[in-house]
Amino acid sequence: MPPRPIVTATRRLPDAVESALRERFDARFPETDRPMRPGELAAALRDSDGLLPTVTDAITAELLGAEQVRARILANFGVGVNHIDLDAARSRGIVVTNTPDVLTDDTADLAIALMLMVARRLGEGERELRDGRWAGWRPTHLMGRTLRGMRLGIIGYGRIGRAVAERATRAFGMRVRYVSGSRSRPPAPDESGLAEPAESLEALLAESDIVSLHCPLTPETHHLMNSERLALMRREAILINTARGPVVDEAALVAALRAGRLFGAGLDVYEREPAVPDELRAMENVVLLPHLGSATMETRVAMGMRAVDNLTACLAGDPPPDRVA
Ligand code: 8YV
Repeated sequence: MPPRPIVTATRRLPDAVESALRERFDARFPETDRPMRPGELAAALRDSDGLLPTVTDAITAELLGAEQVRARILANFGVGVNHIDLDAARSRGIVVTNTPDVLTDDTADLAIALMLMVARRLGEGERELRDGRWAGWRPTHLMGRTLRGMRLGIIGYGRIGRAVAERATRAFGMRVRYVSGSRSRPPAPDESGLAEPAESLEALLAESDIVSLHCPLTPETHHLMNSERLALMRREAILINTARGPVVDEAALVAALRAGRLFGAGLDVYEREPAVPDELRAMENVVLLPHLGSATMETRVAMGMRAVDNLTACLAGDPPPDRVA
């Protein structure tokens, strides 16, 4: 029997996924579950036929350009692949895959959860109660905002953006408009009739009560929400980011919030994870989650199995189902 392909996972994975990897490959896992250092990534690329990286691994052109790279596939655990230099992978003939579809519902749910948390001031309420500061019910206590009837602007109308539109319209009676995050790639027309395209990003920002980001991080969407665009948002609007931190200029967001221009913000992702600016932590009207978009047992297993399928196909010489480069 020929030796089984060597596959290295950069992080510890749900048990079912690790078992599936062990069944099919000579699977290797780190002893401690922390982000791999560049030297460890270089060794994994040198010693493995397939790598299973995550968002915490910067797979740079330098790493992929090293002389002794043996890996034939980077089967990313997650849909976003901004941490992988795709051009460098392409020029080296290394396949890159991701895990679409399986995390759409959970990520859309989390965006809606953040909208509710910010609009209804739920984080503030919970902190008050836990701190023993709740003095009892009163008519004017922690009054938030009603979601029904609000105008939701979605930036990035792919799978997750559409799933958010579905929830927002059907469950919450919101009015939804959308734009693509990329000016060069307009979104495919929406056949569902749930949402209408906005005339432009600027028009969407000016008319929305809530702006929710669902575009990938690319050079074009880096700091898409800069100070000029934040200034176009309605006074008392809410910004939600479950996409990637650097789509928002965090310093500009802090300034807009400090100036009292926004009702609040709900963030699951940050520019320099796991660092979160102290200014944001100090603001009561900001909800901060630690990158939990896809963090359910069901979805993390499904993501892992999707990566296993991509590895299996590619290492058997077949086209992998979720190739992105
Ligand atoms: C993942 C995500 O948890 O899929 C993505 O793009 O942001 C998250 O759902 C993370 O990327 C794991 O690598």
